[in-house]
Amino acid sequence: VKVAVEKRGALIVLEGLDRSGKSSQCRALASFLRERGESVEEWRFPDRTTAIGQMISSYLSQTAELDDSAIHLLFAANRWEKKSSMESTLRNGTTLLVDRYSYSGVAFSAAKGLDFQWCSTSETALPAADLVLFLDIDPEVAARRGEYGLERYEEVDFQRRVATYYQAMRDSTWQIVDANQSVEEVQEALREAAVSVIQSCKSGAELLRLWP
Ligand code: Z5A
Ligand code: MG
Repeated sequence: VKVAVEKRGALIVLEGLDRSGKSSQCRALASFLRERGESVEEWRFPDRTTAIGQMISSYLSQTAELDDSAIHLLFAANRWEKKSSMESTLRNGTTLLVDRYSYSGVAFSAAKGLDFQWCSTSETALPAADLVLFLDIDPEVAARRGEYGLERYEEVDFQRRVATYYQAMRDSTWQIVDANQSVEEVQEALREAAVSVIQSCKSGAELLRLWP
């Protein structure tokens, strides 16, 4: 079978539990790569700017209640509506740094009790990440980074379940980074992997689909 290989930007995804530092690291990595002359766009999911994104946003801010399966499908639809734009940006040679992606979609919904396979199906055939930078944090450490209320222990338990589903999705594209370290140490650990995958996508790499 002949595989179509093309020169393109890399799809790099940052994943991890709540408060693992994804958004901060994404910003820092984007500036680092731009200083090296790379063409980079920072994306995030949920993308709250679309009509679907606004429904997700009301759900997250607790102004709207939604069935677990319905909100799962909205999160997935929010990625599907960006699929062609994602692909054309990559094909134009721009690297995408994406703050949360399908892996969050599956891990969070499965942790709520939905069937793992059912959750994966709605992500099937979306572009697969060339590199997943997984910010691995102890949920107890993450909890100390923010305000925790009465439901603290419940929340840490939920995060532990999310972590087990993330673990089930690991493959060779994942790089596990110890996110209990300082902001600077974590950033240092991300740079080499990002530079290297951008280089190999520039030389030509097939854009794969979830789930390989
Ligand atoms: N969700 C879903 O269910 N299904 C889906 O398909 C998707 C998402 C895409 C909203 O996500 C929720 O949606 C999320 C999953 C679900 N929720 N839950 N539960 P979001 O991405 O919008 O969530 P967020 O508000 O950005 O929070 P976050 O992503 O969890 O945080 P973070 O981006 O990982 O961390 P941060 O904002 O960079 O840092 C958090 C704080 O820690 C901040 O005060 C930093 O200064 C501090 N920090 C960061 N790094 C360090 C280090 N190394 N040391 C000390 N302190 C640090
Ligand atoms: Mg964030």
